[in-house]
Amino acid sequence: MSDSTAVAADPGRLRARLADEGYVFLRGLLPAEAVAAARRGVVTELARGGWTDDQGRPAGERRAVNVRDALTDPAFRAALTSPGLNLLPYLPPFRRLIRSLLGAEAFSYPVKVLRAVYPERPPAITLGRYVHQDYQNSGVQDMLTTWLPLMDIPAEVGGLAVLPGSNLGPPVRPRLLRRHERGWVTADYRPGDVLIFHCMTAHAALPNRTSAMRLSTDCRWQRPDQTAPAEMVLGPARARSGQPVELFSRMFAGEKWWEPVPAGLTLRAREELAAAGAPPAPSRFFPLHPGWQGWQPPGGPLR
Ligand SMILES: O=C(O)CCC(=O)C(=O)O
Repeated sequence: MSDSTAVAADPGRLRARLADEGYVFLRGLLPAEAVAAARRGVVTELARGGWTDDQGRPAGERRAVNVRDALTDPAFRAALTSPGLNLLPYLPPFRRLIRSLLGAEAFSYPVKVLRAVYPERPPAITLGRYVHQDYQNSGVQDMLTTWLPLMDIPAEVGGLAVLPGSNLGPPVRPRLLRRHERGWVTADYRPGDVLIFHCMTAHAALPNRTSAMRLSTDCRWQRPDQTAPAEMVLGPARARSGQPVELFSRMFAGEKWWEPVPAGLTLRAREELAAAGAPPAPSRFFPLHPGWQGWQPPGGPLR
């Protein structure tokens, strides 16, 4: 994966890399101590719930392979709502960098994803291992995903791989990423590194071939002049019940680092935003492949 740290202060070149390659990777953008604190908060809760020992190594019975199942577990939910983890997208160097790509008012969704990925034991394979593009989950053109390791994640622990330039191509069909597929890139990730990719960039996680638990987090960003997926701002439960209260605002509004989503943001169910028969809007970064005109959201568990 090519490191864009040398051009991090040059928004034009960063945007050009995002447009050409579909991703931007920055080593050590975040203070390692902030990421270590996030990891400690996560491991404390996971250890309390019997997922790991106090060093973050898998312990006892496997709790869940996929995030959706993990969310039914109170310890996992406590880890996901821990302040250290939630603070990460609000760190000034991170917000500045994303805003230099997307525009001054760009914001992160309060909904974040925590990945606690056990060593892979087929046939139980985490959904993150399937090649996909994040547009299918949001229906927001130019949404950016940011993927952050919470520990050292060398390739054998199963970090994220991206297919450079796939943002310029047609929609991909979800499938497991095969070993040694040509053209894909990954990195030996370290705490503080940030991988940013466009919602049309094909990506997939590698298998975790070690005895360690892979801990990482991902969050997503967009501009305020685009309609946002209600589930990503309010959380799925409030989006369903129509309560317009931003997720985590009651918990974190008193914190110095908290920033509410921009006032006046319009929200819509993500199924409507990424609806069948509705092709994506043009991208502000690159010309869209004509294959997107007939786009249909993939069915199944990846949706
Ligand atoms: O970390 C993973 O396992 C998958 C991440 C992913 O697919 C994403 O962030 O969109």
